Amino acid sequence: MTSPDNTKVAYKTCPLCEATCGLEITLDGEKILKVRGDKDDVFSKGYFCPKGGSIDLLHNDPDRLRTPLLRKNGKLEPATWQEAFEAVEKGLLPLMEAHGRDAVGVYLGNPNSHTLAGNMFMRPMLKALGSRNIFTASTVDQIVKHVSCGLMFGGPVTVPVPDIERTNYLLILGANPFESNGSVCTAPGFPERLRQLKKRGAKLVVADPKRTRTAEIADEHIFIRPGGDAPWLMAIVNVLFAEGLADPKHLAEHINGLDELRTLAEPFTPEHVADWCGIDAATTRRIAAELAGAPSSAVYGRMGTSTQLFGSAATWLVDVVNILTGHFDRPGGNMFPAPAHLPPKPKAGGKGWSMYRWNSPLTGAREVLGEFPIASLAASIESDAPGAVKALITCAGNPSLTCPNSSRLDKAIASLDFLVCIDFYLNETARHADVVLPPTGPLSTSHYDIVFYSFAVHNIANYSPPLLPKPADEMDKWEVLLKMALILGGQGTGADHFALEEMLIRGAVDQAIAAKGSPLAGKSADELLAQLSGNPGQDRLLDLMLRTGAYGDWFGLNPDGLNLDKLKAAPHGIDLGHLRPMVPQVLRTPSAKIELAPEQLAADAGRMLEHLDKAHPPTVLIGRRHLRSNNSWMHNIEPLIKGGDRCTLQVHPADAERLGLSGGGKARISSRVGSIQLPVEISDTLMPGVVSAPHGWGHDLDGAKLSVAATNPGVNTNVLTDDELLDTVSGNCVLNGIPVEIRPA
Ligand SMILES: Nc1nc2c(c(=O)[nH]1)N[C@H]1C(S)=C(S)[C@@H](COP(=O)(O)OP(=O)(O)OC[C@H]3O[C@@H](n4cnc5c(=O)[nH]c(N)nc54)[C@H](O)[C@@H]3O)O[C@H]1N2
Ligand SMILES: Nc1nc2c(c(=O)[nH]1)N[C@H]1C(S)=C(S)[C@@H](COP(=O)(O)OP(=O)(O)OC[C@H]3O[C@@H](n4cnc5c(=O)[nH]c(N)nc54)[C@H](O)[C@@H]3O)O[C@H]1N2
Ligand code: SF4
Ligand SMILES: [Mo]
Repeated sequence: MTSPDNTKVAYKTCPLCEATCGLEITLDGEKILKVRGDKDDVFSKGYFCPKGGSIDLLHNDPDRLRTPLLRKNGKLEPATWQEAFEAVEKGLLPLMEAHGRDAVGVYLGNPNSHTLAGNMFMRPMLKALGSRNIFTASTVDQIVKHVSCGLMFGGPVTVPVPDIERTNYLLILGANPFESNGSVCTAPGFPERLRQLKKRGAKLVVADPKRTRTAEIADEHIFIRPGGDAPWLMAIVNVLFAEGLADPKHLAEHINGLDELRTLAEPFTPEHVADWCGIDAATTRRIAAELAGAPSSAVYGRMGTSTQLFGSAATWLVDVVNILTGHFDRPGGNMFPAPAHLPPKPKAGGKGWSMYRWNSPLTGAREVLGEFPIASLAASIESDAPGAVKALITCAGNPSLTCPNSSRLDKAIASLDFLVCIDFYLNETARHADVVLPPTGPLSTSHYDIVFYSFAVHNIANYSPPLLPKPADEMDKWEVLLKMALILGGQGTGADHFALEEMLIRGAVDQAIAAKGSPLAGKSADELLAQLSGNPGQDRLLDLMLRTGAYGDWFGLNPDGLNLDKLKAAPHGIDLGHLRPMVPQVLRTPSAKIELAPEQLAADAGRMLEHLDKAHPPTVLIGRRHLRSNNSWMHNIEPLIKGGDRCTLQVHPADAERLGLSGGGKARISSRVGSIQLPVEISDTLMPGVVSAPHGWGHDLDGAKLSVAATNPGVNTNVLTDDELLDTVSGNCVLNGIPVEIRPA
């Protein structure tokens, strides 16, 4: 839309966090005049946050890399794409030849899931590489959810989310959407949605070791000891059975394992877990009765329940409780989204999902979801054994700051024979790189939230075209990934990535035609290819997914259905309706039922029971997010770091007294693996015995190029997190509940 004064308004879904807010961006030519929330966005309705509001500053940040960097005489210097790709080939292929493909490891960071390219074109690169040393940010985050959903529902991304738009009762464990705007539960304007939930008379309960801003507005805040969620939820299960409240109602015929679960929960009486969890038995009994008795209820857990000693069990038990109360898969309970890019699910049953398919010969770590725990990367690099990681490719990640025992990991990364970083910042990890490959900026690429619409509390589709033209000498991320695929596959730096894209999309079309029961059976691939909308790369593939998805137009067979052109004509998005009941057809377990007590998870109940007999450490560290941070990577945007030091250690007044700390002073915090100093902030929002500090800081390392972040660097708290503390089922790291010793510095 261009106005008389030559300004233009364009719309873009914000790609920075999981909330998928619509942004309204006013431009004069290529100059951005204003960024604000799009009031007409069908999902976010005008909501946005300071990070989204700074997307122009991110795009225009002079530190954001526009050309590849290549290490010459020990220094990273600008290079052409051809030079950079030749260096990648020369650096990696001889290592792969001499030591095998596992010698090249990969670390994939969080923003990959926020890009079309990261979702669509990573696989060809990984396939061409053929290494088993794959690591991702999932094991400092949500892999527990994939494990529990894989085992219970048969698919690792068959993930139910709380229907917060309609629920009568919401119990939040270990999530703080007032800062994070929600995770594995896409709900733009999450804080406003919680206010609305209360306004319509629903009850909000938050269990968190900190009285967060989310807890502050809740009807009830329950302090829970870090790591206490799994035993506490098991006690709720115990009460539901003991009081005859465990009644899955409409799901009864779609469930296996009810009796096993009853037996498992028997020892976990509210009295038995009370001390360890820090929650008295009467509260546990009352919450159990409220969850079962409400007309609808939903339990939602996130980072706090995931990145702890019993992360998988806690995540599993969240859904167990949701199912036992009889509210699951019904409006107001936890429900499965039906995203537009996935094919319809006509019938229950399938192969199920398996993990532990192979082990690392280097560390003994077990495969889950095709990867090993990031906590084992340092050891995999340090190892002398055959198959040790000698080179690494990172894409959209910063493990030197974001992963546990980061001093050790950073040292290991520095010792690599070769490091390639696909990233548009020279971050604390990339400072060790031999080659940095920067994809084009966030406003020069198209966007559609494949991952986050799969976790959305409302079925939504929204596409954003590139807002600004991609400069001729820049490469889109999909191009970089396919170029890498060609190089790793031995085709050379001259091989044409457009030809590879053509081959991949043709393969996808062939597959859509050949799929069992496909309405496209008998169609010509050439004809379908010719009908696809958009430029080569991610857009045509998206069009194919939409057309053959749950709401698709099936190339005209369902003329009212969805395709990319229709989304292009709807810049504020398309509302596909409330979440709908999806059981049983969504289930992919061999039994075609929900497995309430999968063996691998049930087995962890014993470990939990033993743990209840142990004394809790006197002081444990938990994490803390802030609305204006985004893990490690947006501290270079000035308005986002203004306003004083946020990288502080928050301590309860009673602990401050016990430890001899005073507000404004400094504390030395030590864990098994490291030691740092942080300014102390006294805060009665914490449970006594629990201290809190944010992650993602520590921008004072030599060689990074983050000039604004360096002015207010903060301290890297992952120096303290322990790479030997894991949720043993999934290999997820413990980032909450780290035993620490603290004294005045
Ligand atoms: N102690 C502690 N540690 C934590 C956490 C915690 O709660 N406590 N949280 C954990 C969680 S949940 C996560 S997800 C991880 C995140 O950890 P990581 O994924 O390792 O790190 P990020 O800070 O997200 O770094 C993102 C990098 O991606 C780059 N980037 C952004 N967009 C793009 C893009 O489109 N393409 C490419 N190629 N690069 C891009 C940025 O420039 C930045 O350098 O941190 C984890 N670490
Ligand atoms: N502004 C901002 N937004 C973000 C991010 C960011 O860095 N900044 N990161 C994004 C990413 S990658 C993610 S994964 C999401 C995370 O989204 P959330 O999970 O909502 O975010 P956190 O702030 O980590 O919330 C974890 C909560 O768990 C509590 N907690 C700690 N230990 C325990 C425990 O043992 N039990 C219980 N019940 N609670 C516990 C903490 O006090 C905290 O309030 O946020 C996303 N959004
Ligand atoms: S809440 Fe997330 S999606 Fe919304 S504007 Fe902020 S960063 Fe972007
Ligand atoms: Mo995350």
